[in-house]
Formats: sequence, C-alpha cells, structure tokens
Amino acid sequence: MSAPTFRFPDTFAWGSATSAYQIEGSPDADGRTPSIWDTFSKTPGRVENGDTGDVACDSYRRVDEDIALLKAMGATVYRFSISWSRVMPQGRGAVNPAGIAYYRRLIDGLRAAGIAPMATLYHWDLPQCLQDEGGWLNRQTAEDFAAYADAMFDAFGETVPYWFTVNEPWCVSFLSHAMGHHAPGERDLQQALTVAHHTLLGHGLAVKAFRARRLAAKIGIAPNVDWREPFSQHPDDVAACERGLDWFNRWFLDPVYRGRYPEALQAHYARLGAHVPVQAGDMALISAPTDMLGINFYTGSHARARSTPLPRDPHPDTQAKLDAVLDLETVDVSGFARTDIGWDIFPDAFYKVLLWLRDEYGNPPVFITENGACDNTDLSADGQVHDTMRTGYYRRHLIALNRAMRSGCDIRGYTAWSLMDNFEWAFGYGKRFGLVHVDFATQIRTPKDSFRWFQRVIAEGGFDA
Ligand code: PNW
Repeated sequence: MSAPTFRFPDTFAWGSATSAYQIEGSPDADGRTPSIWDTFSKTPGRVENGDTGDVACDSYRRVDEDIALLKAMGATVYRFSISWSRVMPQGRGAVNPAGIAYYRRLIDGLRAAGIAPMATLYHWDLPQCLQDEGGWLNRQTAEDFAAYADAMFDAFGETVPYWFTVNEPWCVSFLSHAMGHHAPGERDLQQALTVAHHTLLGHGLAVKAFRARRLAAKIGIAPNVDWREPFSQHPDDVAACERGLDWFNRWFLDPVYRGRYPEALQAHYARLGAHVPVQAGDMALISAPTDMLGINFYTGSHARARSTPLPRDPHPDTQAKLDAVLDLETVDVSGFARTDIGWDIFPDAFYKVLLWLRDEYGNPPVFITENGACDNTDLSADGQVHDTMRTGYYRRHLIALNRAMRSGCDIRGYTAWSLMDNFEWAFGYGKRFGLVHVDFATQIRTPKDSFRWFQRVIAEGGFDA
C-alpha cells in the first residue's frame, strides 16, 4: 500500500475526549454531591427539553465498555475529566475513597489497554457547595481548586501522564457569567472578568502544586480558541478581528504565556466600569511555565468593523457592553456549510489559528484536546450510522492540522470530541457529537461510520486524499 498523503508522526497521540458531567450519570452514587450543572440543568428553562446529566451515558457504571470502545478505536490516549464533587464532596478537605476508586478503575483500565490517561481537572462541574460561597467569584475557590488538584496529583500523579487544569476558561467566565448560557447562568461583565481571573489563578496555583511534587507527568491549560478572518485587508477590518482575538484568545493566553492581560481591551473594560481583580503575585503564578497547551477548536468566522456607529453611551445590558467592546460584525461571506449545531465548517480557520498560536506564543507543544462536529444522523434501517458530514469535518480538519504541522507547528496529539454522544450542556441530548452513537433509552452503543474512518486513520497514521 502506498504511503498516506497526509501522514502523521509515529509518536503522534490519537484518541478521543469526554467530560464527567456529560457522560457519567449516577449523580448521587457513592457520596457524590451536586455540582452547579446538577442545579442548573434542574432549573426549568435552562436546558433544552429539561434534559439533565442524571443518567447521561451511564459511564459511571459502564466504564469497562467505554474502555473497550477506545481500545477498538486504536486510541493511544483518552481525555476525560474528574468530577470534583465525586472525589471531594465538600469541595475541600477529605477525599471520597469511593470517588477515587472510580477514577482508579478507569485509569488502570486504560493503562491495561495501552491507552494513556489524560485528565482534565475542571470541566465546568463546580461543587454546588462552593457555588453557595460565591463560586469562582470568590477568590478562595482558586485556592480550593488547587487543593483539590493536589489531592488528584497525590492519588494519580504516578499513573496519569497528562493533566489539564481548566477546560475552556472563556466558557467558564464569559459564556457562564456574562452571556448566561451555561451554569451558573449570570449576565454581568464584571462577574466574567472576576471569574476569568480566578480560574486562571486556580490554574497557576494548581501548576505550582504540581511542580512541588516533581512528577514525570505534563501539565497545561485547555482553552477554546476562535479565529476571525478579516473580511478585507482594510485596516479597520483587520483591527476589528484583532479585537475579536483579544477577547476570545489573548485574554486567556496572554496571562499564561506573557504574564499580562491585553492592555487595550483591559482599558476598554475599565471604561465600562469592569476591572480585573489582580493582586500582587497573581500574574507570576498564572504565567509559570507549563509543559503543553490544550487547544479546543470548532469553528471560526469572517468579521469586519461595524458599519453603523455605536451609541455614545453603551446600554447597561451585558451583551451591549460586549458589543461595544468588540465593535465588530460577523459577515457570512462564503455560505459555509454548517454542522447541526449551526457552527460554520471552516477548516482553514483551524490552520490559521494554529499558525497564529505558533507565532504569538513561541510555538508551544500543543495537543488538540477537542475538535469535532455535531452531526445528528441517527441509526439507519441497516442498524448503522452513516454520518458522512462528521467524517468530512474530521477529514478536512485533520488536513488543516497536517498543513499546520508541515508549517512547523509543534502538535503532539489529537483527541476527537467526542468518544460518544452525550449531554451537550444547554442543548441537552438533542445535539450529537459522538464517534459512537448512544441510544439514551437502552444505553446501546453503536460505533458510527466516522468511528471506523477514524480507526483507519489511527491504524495507518494518516490517510489518502
Ligand atoms: C466545548 N460556545 O463546549 C466543551 O469543552 C465540550 O464539553 C462540549 O461538549 C463541546 O465543546 C461541544 O460544544 C463549548 O458557545 C460550548 O462557543 C459552547 C461554546 C464553545 C464550546
């Protein structure tokens, strides 16, 4: 057989990703206490169809079956997250042996199957008891997070080679505290800035605890990145896209890689009365060197400077404030195909943002910790799932990744989102991202066509055009 046109190194890590609340279910089992997503999903009107993570994919009880799927895929790495309130039910203090036992079973099972465990410490499920004390608005939560992280390093530091502190700090802060879409569902710009800073501080404190243990493992943060392609080379459009990158990407990456927040945007927020609660020493903690960067990528857009002038006094509404800060408009220039969640399929944006990261942050070692498509194709009469759109999405994004690597980007691995259909946050079970189909009534798992395609890519180390 001839060599694949798009070849990846033999050392490249392949696998898929999930998160605890989205797959585990068993919210009350063995001493787990509620997280903010239990509260949020049980609040009427917050999640489509009233769906909750009470059962999800029942992975708490089907962990062996899920490891078998990963093994069949040929995965060499599996990215999962640890439920804080399962392993530390009071948010701080004593660990829960039954919770630890669950993740030990998962980790040992993965290792026995030749799959490297990659653990995310915070994938949005803050213990509700900590939310009751202010959650991420409370600086103490950053300290509590680091103590919880340290307990996990103590339990699993020898058996988990890859650690990510916080998943998507933009979602934790802006999507959850300014835009109100995710738990706890607040709409306040100041809250978003405070939460962004405290999650970054939590990251920094966790890295410090990690280093103190001198483990052989690697640690980093996993932000979601966005790409805004300028509508034109008009300086106003280019500047507008830079503002977009400040807001979504640099706000989280500059503190980690440069020890500072983007200045112009910070000044803009200040004019709107919103400030970052930085204390002496914070930026040094946040910018302590990490070993790798996790990148979650789904979509991008074209944008230009806003054609209509903004009102002189920004309306007090949060969205209006954000609009005032960004002062840009998104333009649909190419009639992109969209996935079933409405996100443009824009693989070139993936290529461009990877090159941008290379140039902006000194080419850090990167793991693609999430990338994938919502394709709601269901079982056909033949009992299979012919999800051609998802396969096409993966193929085109892996070509973009291959181009970025050929361009010198230091990419170490790729975990597809997601191993299986799961609880898609505010969309509930109606949006399917899985390589494996889940029948939520029976919990029957059926690998999709995309799974088989991905399996072949892993086995062959690439694919033909
Ligand atoms: C990410 N947005 O979420 C998460 O890390 C996953 O848990 C999730 O299932 C996946 O992407 C698919 O959505 C996001 O509104 C949710 O921009 C929403 C947004 C971005 C990422």
